[in-house]
Amino acid sequence: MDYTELRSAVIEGNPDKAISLTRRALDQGVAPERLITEGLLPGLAVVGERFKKGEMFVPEVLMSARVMNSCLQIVRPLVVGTELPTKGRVALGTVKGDLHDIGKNLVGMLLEASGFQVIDLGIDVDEIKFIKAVRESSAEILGMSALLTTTMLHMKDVVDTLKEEGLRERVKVMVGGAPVTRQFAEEIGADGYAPDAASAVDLARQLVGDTA
Ligand code: B1M
Repeated sequence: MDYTELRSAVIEGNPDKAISLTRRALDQGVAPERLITEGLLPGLAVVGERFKKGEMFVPEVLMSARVMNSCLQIVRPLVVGTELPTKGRVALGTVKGDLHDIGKNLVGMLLEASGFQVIDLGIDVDEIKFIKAVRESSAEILGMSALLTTTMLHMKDVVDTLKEEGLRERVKVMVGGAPVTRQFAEEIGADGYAPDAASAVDLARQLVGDTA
Protein backbone atom coordinates (compact mmCIF):
# COMPACT_ATOMS: atom_id res chain seq x y z
CA MET A 1 0.00 0.00 0.00
CA ASP A 2 1.31 3.44 -0.92
CA TYR A 3 0.52 6.01 1.75
CA THR A 4 2.01 9.03 -0.07
CA GLU A 5 -1.36 10.62 -0.82
CA LEU A 6 -2.70 10.06 2.69
CA ARG A 7 0.45 11.58 4.21
CA SER A 8 0.11 14.57 1.88
CA ALA A 9 -3.53 15.01 2.88
CA VAL A 10 -2.49 15.17 6.55
CA ILE A 11 0.32 17.62 5.75
CA GLU A 12 -1.99 19.80 3.61
CA GLY A 13 -4.70 19.66 6.31
CA ASN A 14 -7.21 18.40 3.74
CA PRO A 15 -9.98 16.56 5.66
CA ASP A 16 -12.06 15.45 2.67
CA LYS A 17 -9.11 13.88 0.92
CA ALA A 18 -7.73 12.27 4.09
CA ILE A 19 -11.10 10.86 5.16
CA SER A 20 -11.83 9.42 1.74
CA LEU A 21 -8.34 7.86 1.49
CA THR A 22 -8.70 6.42 5.00
CA ARG A 23 -12.07 4.87 4.12
CA ARG A 24 -10.73 3.53 0.85
CA ALA A 25 -7.68 1.94 2.52
CA LEU A 26 -9.87 0.29 5.17
CA ASP A 27 -12.25 -0.98 2.48
CA GLN A 28 -9.25 -2.49 0.74
CA GLY A 29 -8.41 -4.38 3.91
CA VAL A 30 -5.48 -2.32 5.22
CA ALA A 31 -5.00 -3.01 8.94
CA PRO A 32 -5.98 0.04 11.06
CA GLU A 33 -2.70 -0.09 13.00
CA ARG A 34 -0.68 0.10 9.76
CA LEU A 35 -2.81 2.94 8.50
CA ILE A 36 -2.03 4.88 11.68
CA THR A 37 1.68 4.09 11.93
CA GLU A 38 2.59 4.15 8.22
CA GLY A 39 0.09 6.66 6.82
CA LEU A 40 -1.18 9.16 9.37
CA LEU A 41 1.68 9.52 11.89
CA PRO A 42 4.48 10.01 9.31
CA GLY A 43 2.37 12.82 7.79
CA LEU A 44 2.10 14.50 11.16
CA ALA A 45 5.85 14.03 11.74
CA VAL A 46 6.52 16.10 8.60
CA VAL A 47 4.14 18.75 9.97
CA GLY A 48 6.15 18.78 13.21
CA GLU A 49 9.46 19.22 11.35
CA ARG A 50 8.10 22.04 9.18
CA PHE A 51 6.56 23.74 12.21
CA LYS A 52 9.92 23.61 13.99
CA LYS A 53 11.69 25.15 11.00
CA GLY A 54 9.09 27.93 10.77
CA GLU A 55 7.78 26.63 7.44
CA MET A 56 4.31 25.94 8.89
CA PHE A 57 2.33 27.94 11.43
CA VAL A 58 -0.14 27.15 14.21
CA PRO A 59 -3.36 27.41 12.13
CA GLU A 60 -1.95 25.00 9.55
CA VAL A 61 -0.70 22.60 12.21
CA LEU A 62 -4.14 22.76 13.80
CA MET A 63 -5.76 21.79 10.49
CA SER A 64 -3.41 18.81 10.19
CA ALA A 65 -4.21 17.80 13.77
CA ARG A 66 -7.95 18.00 13.06
CA VAL A 67 -7.52 15.85 9.98
CA MET A 68 -5.54 13.37 12.05
CA ASN A 69 -8.21 13.21 14.77
CA SER A 70 -11.02 12.84 12.18
CA CYS A 71 -9.23 9.88 10.59
CA LEU A 72 -8.59 8.34 14.01
CA GLN A 73 -12.33 8.57 14.71
CA ILE A 74 -12.99 6.50 11.57
CA VAL A 75 -10.40 3.90 12.54
CA ARG A 76 -11.44 3.81 16.19
CA PRO A 77 -14.40 1.36 16.03
CA LEU A 78 -12.24 -1.13 14.16
CA VAL A 79 -9.50 -0.97 16.76
CA VAL A 80 -11.61 -0.78 19.89
CA GLY A 81 -14.18 -3.49 19.16
CA THR A 82 -17.16 -4.17 21.37
CA GLU A 83 -15.83 -6.34 24.17
CA LEU A 84 -16.84 -5.40 27.68
CA PRO A 85 -13.96 -3.88 29.59
CA THR A 86 -12.49 -6.16 32.17
CA LYS A 87 -8.99 -5.06 32.99
CA GLY A 88 -9.55 -1.80 34.88
CA ARG A 89 -10.41 1.87 34.61
CA VAL A 90 -8.02 4.57 33.43
CA ALA A 91 -8.75 8.27 33.97
CA LEU A 92 -6.78 9.88 31.14
CA GLY A 93 -6.12 13.51 30.29
CA THR A 94 -3.72 16.06 28.87
CA VAL A 95 -2.39 18.26 31.67
CA LYS A 96 -3.21 21.87 32.49
CA GLY A 97 -2.21 24.43 29.86
CA ASP A 98 -1.70 21.79 27.17
CA LEU A 99 -4.00 21.41 24.17
CA HIS A 100 -2.25 18.51 22.40
CA ASP A 101 -4.53 15.49 22.31
CA ILE A 102 -3.55 13.23 19.41
CA GLY A 103 -1.12 11.14 21.45
CA LYS A 104 -3.54 10.92 24.37
CA ASN A 105 -6.31 9.82 22.02
CA LEU A 106 -4.11 7.10 20.56
CA VAL A 107 -3.16 5.87 24.02
CA GLY A 108 -6.84 5.86 25.05
CA MET A 109 -7.83 3.99 21.92
CA LEU A 110 -5.27 1.23 22.41
CA LEU A 111 -6.12 0.94 26.10
CA GLU A 112 -9.79 0.48 25.21
CA ALA A 113 -8.84 -2.01 22.53
CA SER A 114 -7.00 -3.97 25.21
CA GLY A 115 -9.99 -4.15 27.53
CA PHE A 116 -9.54 -1.11 29.75
CA GLN A 117 -12.34 1.34 30.39
CA VAL A 118 -11.05 4.82 29.60
CA ILE A 119 -12.48 7.93 31.21
CA ASP A 120 -11.30 10.62 28.81
CA LEU A 121 -10.92 13.89 30.70
CA GLY A 122 -9.86 15.80 27.60
CA ILE A 123 -7.23 18.52 27.38
CA ASP A 124 -6.09 21.28 29.74
CA VAL A 125 -6.99 19.17 32.78
CA ASP A 126 -6.04 20.68 36.14
CA GLU A 127 -5.34 18.78 39.35
CA ILE A 128 -8.85 19.36 40.70
CA LYS A 129 -10.42 17.66 37.69
CA PHE A 130 -7.95 14.74 37.86
CA ILE A 131 -8.61 14.25 41.57
CA LYS A 132 -12.39 14.47 41.10
CA ALA A 133 -12.20 11.82 38.36
CA VAL A 134 -10.17 9.45 40.53
CA ARG A 135 -12.63 9.88 43.42
CA GLU A 136 -15.80 9.54 41.38
CA SER A 137 -14.74 6.79 38.99
CA SER A 138 -12.60 4.72 41.38
CA ALA A 139 -10.11 4.48 38.53
CA GLU A 140 -7.20 2.13 39.21
CA ILE A 141 -4.93 4.20 36.95
CA LEU A 142 -4.55 7.92 36.39
CA GLY A 143 -2.87 8.69 33.05
CA MET A 144 -1.36 12.06 32.19
CA SER A 145 -0.10 13.25 28.82
CA ALA A 146 1.96 16.38 28.09
CA LEU A 147 3.62 17.65 24.92
CA LEU A 148 5.22 20.82 26.18
CA THR A 149 8.29 21.08 28.39
CA THR A 150 6.42 23.77 30.35
CA THR A 151 3.19 21.83 30.94
CA MET A 152 4.80 18.50 31.88
CA LEU A 153 5.73 20.17 35.18
CA HIS A 154 2.02 20.13 36.12
CA MET A 155 2.22 16.35 36.39
CA LYS A 156 4.03 16.78 39.68
CA ASP A 157 1.26 19.08 41.00
CA VAL A 158 -1.24 16.30 40.33
CA VAL A 159 0.87 13.67 42.11
CA ASP A 160 1.36 16.04 45.06
CA THR A 161 -2.37 16.81 45.24
CA LEU A 162 -3.16 13.10 45.21
CA LYS A 163 -0.91 12.75 48.27
CA GLU A 164 -2.50 15.73 50.03
CA GLU A 165 -5.96 14.31 49.43
CA GLY A 166 -4.97 10.87 50.77
CA LEU A 167 -5.59 9.24 47.38
CA ARG A 168 -2.06 8.40 46.31
CA GLU A 169 -2.21 4.78 47.49
CA ARG A 170 -5.55 4.26 45.78
CA VAL A 171 -4.40 4.88 42.22
CA LYS A 172 -1.38 4.13 40.03
CA VAL A 173 -0.03 7.07 38.06
CA MET A 174 1.31 6.67 34.52
CA VAL A 175 2.74 9.47 32.41
CA GLY A 176 3.84 10.02 28.82
CA GLY A 177 4.20 12.48 25.96
CA ALA A 178 7.14 13.53 23.80
CA PRO A 179 9.14 15.59 26.36
CA VAL A 180 8.49 13.19 29.26
CA THR A 181 11.22 10.71 30.25
CA ARG A 182 11.47 7.76 32.58
CA GLN A 183 13.77 9.78 34.81
CA PHE A 184 11.24 12.62 35.02
CA ALA A 185 8.50 10.14 35.87
CA GLU A 186 10.61 8.78 38.74
CA GLU A 187 11.45 12.27 39.96
CA ILE A 188 7.82 13.31 40.25
CA GLY A 189 6.83 10.05 41.95
CA ALA A 190 4.79 8.49 39.13
CA ASP A 191 4.44 4.70 39.01
CA GLY A 192 5.36 4.39 35.37
CA TYR A 193 6.30 6.01 32.08
CA ALA A 194 5.57 4.81 28.55
CA PRO A 195 7.22 6.21 25.41
CA ASP A 196 4.39 5.24 23.04
CA ALA A 197 0.82 4.00 22.94
CA ALA A 198 1.66 0.30 22.66
CA SER A 199 4.02 0.49 25.65
CA ALA A 200 1.32 2.40 27.54
CA VAL A 201 -0.91 -0.67 27.25
CA ASP A 202 1.88 -2.96 28.52
CA LEU A 203 2.48 -0.58 31.40
CA ALA A 204 -1.21 -0.34 32.31
CA ARG A 205 -1.45 -4.14 32.36
CA GLN A 206 1.59 -4.31 34.60
CA LEU A 207 0.17 -1.65 36.95
CA VAL A 208 -3.09 -3.56 37.47
CA GLY A 209 -1.23 -6.88 37.79
CA ASP A 210 -2.68 -8.31 34.60
CA THR A 211 -0.48 -11.17 33.50
CA ALA A 212 -2.88 -12.76 31.00
CO1 B1M B 1 2.34 21.94 19.16
N1 B1M B 1 4.18 21.75 19.77
N2 B1M B 1 2.25 23.70 20.03
N3 B1M B 1 0.57 22.03 18.40
N4 B1M B 1 2.77 20.40 18.18
C1 B1M B 1 4.83 20.47 19.51
C2 B1M B 1 4.60 19.51 20.67
C3 B1M B 1 6.37 20.90 19.34
C4 B1M B 1 7.38 19.79 19.67
C5 B1M B 1 6.57 21.46 17.92
C6 B1M B 1 7.99 21.88 17.63
O1 B1M B 1 8.41 22.93 18.04
N5 B1M B 1 8.73 21.05 16.92
C7 B1M B 1 6.44 22.12 20.32
C8 B1M B 1 6.76 21.79 21.78
C9 B1M B 1 8.14 22.24 22.21
C10 B1M B 1 8.37 21.84 23.63
O2 B1M B 1 7.79 22.33 24.54
N6 B1M B 1 9.24 20.88 23.79
C11 B1M B 1 5.02 22.68 20.19
C12 B1M B 1 4.65 24.02 20.51
C13 B1M B 1 5.80 24.94 20.90
C14 B1M B 1 3.32 24.47 20.48
C15 B1M B 1 2.79 25.87 20.82
C16 B1M B 1 3.41 26.54 22.07
C17 B1M B 1 2.97 26.74 19.55
C18 B1M B 1 2.57 28.18 19.69
O3 B1M B 1 1.46 28.50 19.98
N7 B1M B 1 3.54 29.02 19.43
C19 B1M B 1 1.28 25.61 21.00
C20 B1M B 1 0.90 25.26 22.46
C21 B1M B 1 -0.58 25.12 22.66
C22 B1M B 1 -0.88 24.50 24.02
O4 B1M B 1 -0.89 23.29 24.13
N8 B1M B 1 -1.11 25.33 24.99
C23 B1M B 1 1.09 24.42 20.12
C24 B1M B 1 -0.11 24.13 19.48
C25 B1M B 1 -0.33 23.04 18.66
C26 B1M B 1 -1.64 22.81 17.91
C27 B1M B 1 -2.88 23.19 18.70
C28 B1M B 1 -1.58 23.64 16.63
C29 B1M B 1 -1.50 21.28 17.53
C30 B1M B 1 -2.20 20.32 18.54
C31 B1M B 1 -3.60 19.93 18.12
C32 B1M B 1 -4.06 18.68 18.83
O5 B1M B 1 -3.34 17.92 19.44
N9 B1M B 1 -5.38 18.48 18.73
C33 B1M B 1 0.00 21.04 17.66
C34 B1M B 1 0.67 19.90 17.11
C35 B1M B 1 -0.16 18.99 16.23
C36 B1M B 1 2.04 19.64 17.35
C37 B1M B 1 2.93 18.55 16.73
C38 B1M B 1 3.20 18.98 15.28
C39 B1M B 1 2.40 17.13 16.73
C40 B1M B 1 2.05 16.57 18.11
C41 B1M B 1 1.43 15.19 17.95
O6 B1M B 1 0.23 15.06 17.96
N10 B1M B 1 2.27 14.15 17.71
C42 B1M B 1 4.22 18.62 17.66
C43 B1M B 1 5.52 18.34 16.92
C44 B1M B 1 5.89 16.86 16.96
O7 B1M B 1 5.53 16.14 17.88
N11 B1M B 1 6.62 16.43 16.01
C45 B1M B 1 4.04 19.91 18.37
C46 B1M B 1 1.81 12.80 17.37
C47 B1M B 1 1.43 12.03 18.64
C48 B1M B 1 0.92 10.65 18.27
O8 B1M B 1 2.62 11.89 19.38
O9 B1M B 1 1.69 13.24 21.31
O10 B1M B 1 4.10 12.41 21.33
P1 B1M B 1 2.68 12.20 20.97
O11 B1M B 1 2.14 10.85 21.62
C49 B1M B 1 2.83 9.63 21.58
C50 B1M B 1 3.81 9.44 22.75
O12 B1M B 1 4.36 10.63 23.24
C51 B1M B 1 3.02 8.65 23.76
O13 B1M B 1 2.17 7.85 22.96
C52 B1M B 1 1.74 8.58 21.82
C53 B1M B 1 1.50 7.63 20.68
O14 B1M B 1 2.61 6.81 20.43
N12 B1M B 1 2.18 9.32 24.75
C54 B1M B 1 1.89 8.71 25.94
C55 B1M B 1 1.51 10.48 24.70
N13 B1M B 1 0.81 10.65 25.82
C56 B1M B 1 1.00 9.58 26.59
C57 B1M B 1 0.48 9.24 27.84
C58 B1M B 1 0.89 8.03 28.41
C59 B1M B 1 1.78 7.20 27.75
C60 B1M B 1 2.29 7.51 26.51
O15 B1M B 1 0.45 7.60 29.60
C61 B1M B 1 -0.65 8.26 30.21
